Amino acid sequence: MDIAIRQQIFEDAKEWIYQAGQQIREQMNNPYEIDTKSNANDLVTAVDKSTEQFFAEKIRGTYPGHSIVGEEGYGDKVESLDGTLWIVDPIDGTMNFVHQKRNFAISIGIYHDGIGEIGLIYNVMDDVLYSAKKGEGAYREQVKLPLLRDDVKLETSVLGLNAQLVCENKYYNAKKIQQLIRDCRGTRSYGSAALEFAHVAEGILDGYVSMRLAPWDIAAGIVLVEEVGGVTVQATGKPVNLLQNSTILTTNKQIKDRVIDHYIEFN
Ligand code: 2AM
Ligand code: CA
Ligand code: CA
Ligand code: CA
Repeated sequence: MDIAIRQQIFEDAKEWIYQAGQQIREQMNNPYEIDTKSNANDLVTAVDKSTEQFFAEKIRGTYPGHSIVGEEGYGDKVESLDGTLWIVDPIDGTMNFVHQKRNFAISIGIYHDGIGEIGLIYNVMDDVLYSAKKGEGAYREQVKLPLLRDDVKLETSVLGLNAQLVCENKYYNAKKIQQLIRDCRGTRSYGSAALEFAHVAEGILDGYVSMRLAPWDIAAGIVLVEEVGGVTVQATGKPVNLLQNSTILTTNKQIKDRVIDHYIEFN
């Protein structure tokens, strides 16, 4: 992607994220509708929807040739990664938004012909923006994030884990995940995949594992983690496919293989 065009897209995306963040902070003080999706705990609010609509309108108005993938259905029907694609999660961590009024993020990954060019994750209540451009490093606000340490061991790692992983399930062996919890130093569960990726990029988590995440949960985070020298893969070890949901691991190169080989066993 042309560097000048990418810079313009980056500046526009940032401006829209700050505007959307301001609107979310205003809207959350008034009553808003809350619905459920796939199950009773899978929440969506009117604020998720209006925020995604806001981005869809801005993107279509400014970049009519680009495509949009969004969680709440205001995007396009995208079946290939060709061209320029905005992968948008208007609120990542909706349960946190509803119950905690904090710990949620706007996540936008911008890909060109399948390559992650821009990643933006905005912690709305803390007013902290994580950003990355391919080849130019990752930032927390204006501060460039250092490369991940290359001497990290599992025994001293703090891992982000979706607690659902620990429950017996038909997809993989929960016992092995329980062993992972015993073998690492500690685990955390923040409830926003995008923020957990950002925490891996800033080095306050050494890895994050979560099941069946959607493209909008991970698209921005992948770019951030890659820019600090980390990797994101499917839990099978295969490369991520941004056209489908997958169980993913994002971490440093030292512990990736060990986690996949010893702790994740599919049924
Ligand atoms: P969301 O808030 O945008 O739905 C919660 O552990 C994390 O998993 C959040 O990042 C949440 O994104 C994501 N997630 C993915 N699929 C989910 C589902 N079916 N129900 C709830 N959270 C889901
Ligand atoms: Ca959701
Ligand atoms: Ca999400
Ligand atoms: Ca969401």
